[in-house]
Amino acid sequence: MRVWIVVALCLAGHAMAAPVSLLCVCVCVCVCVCETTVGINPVQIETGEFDEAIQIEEDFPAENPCLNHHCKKGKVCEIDEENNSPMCVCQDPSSCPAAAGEFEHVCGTDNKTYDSSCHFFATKCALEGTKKGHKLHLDYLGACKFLETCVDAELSEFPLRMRDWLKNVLVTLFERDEDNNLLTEKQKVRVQKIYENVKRLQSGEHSLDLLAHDFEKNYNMYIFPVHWQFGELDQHPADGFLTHTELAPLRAPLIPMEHCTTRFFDECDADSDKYIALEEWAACFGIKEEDIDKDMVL
Ligand SMILES: [Ca+2]
Ligand SMILES: [Ca+2]
Repeated sequence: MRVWIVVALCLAGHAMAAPVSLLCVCVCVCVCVCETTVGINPVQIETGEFDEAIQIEEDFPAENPCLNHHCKKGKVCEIDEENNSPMCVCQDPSSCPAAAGEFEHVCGTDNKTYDSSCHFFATKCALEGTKKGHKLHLDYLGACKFLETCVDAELSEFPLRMRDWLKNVLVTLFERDEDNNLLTEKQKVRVQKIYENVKRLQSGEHSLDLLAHDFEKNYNMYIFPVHWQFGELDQHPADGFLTHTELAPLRAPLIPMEHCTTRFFDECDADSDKYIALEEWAACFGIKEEDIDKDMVL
């Protein structure tokens, strides 16, 4: 239980400052830390400050083609000398900044610990096009460790806690929203209804029995939070399906704390096509088929 509260607080705390994909916020500290800022010209001269600057500018192209050319994680921009165009090439893991501590370690699905997500993605890039590379994903944050097997009884507890947590995250965002536009106007209207409902189970530590009872009694309050979370994750591309990569911001920080995370999301993919469709997602959170609404995700 504590796990969800900690992550929720973390989310809510960061959400104020960064109206980006909210569930990415926490993880970004660790996962995106190595997303290379490409295209910074190493010889950037303040013109006008020194006379020499004018001469130096003439020696270098006026604009570095790598400026504003973004490469995905694990790749860096290099200039193709033949036609002076930018291209993304795999980053050498040895060029990644040294990890500042163990907290930067990540565990891959190959059960190997990588110094940082930068080292992980650079390694994955080098395996691009191979079966091994295709199967390799960032599994969770932190060094690889022994995770207990998730048994059926524990698996059924997972959605109880997560639904409650999602609802509380939304309510917290609503409370803190004001001018930060953490939620769209449409979303605010939906969350306001939950927020103002006197029957709402206040956030705190609740027994599983109480969470189950509340889901039954106040089922309607959980429909939107489940849809909202799907929309937050379904961004690359927003196509109604979650890939392993899209799910990573939610999975990666949770797995070390909630050992049923992997099994839960694996089983969410009911047809085992490696994508979690909205229908599959909603079903594994106990949302009835007739309440699934694609418009709620937008
Ligand atoms: Ca998608
Ligand atoms: Ca599927």
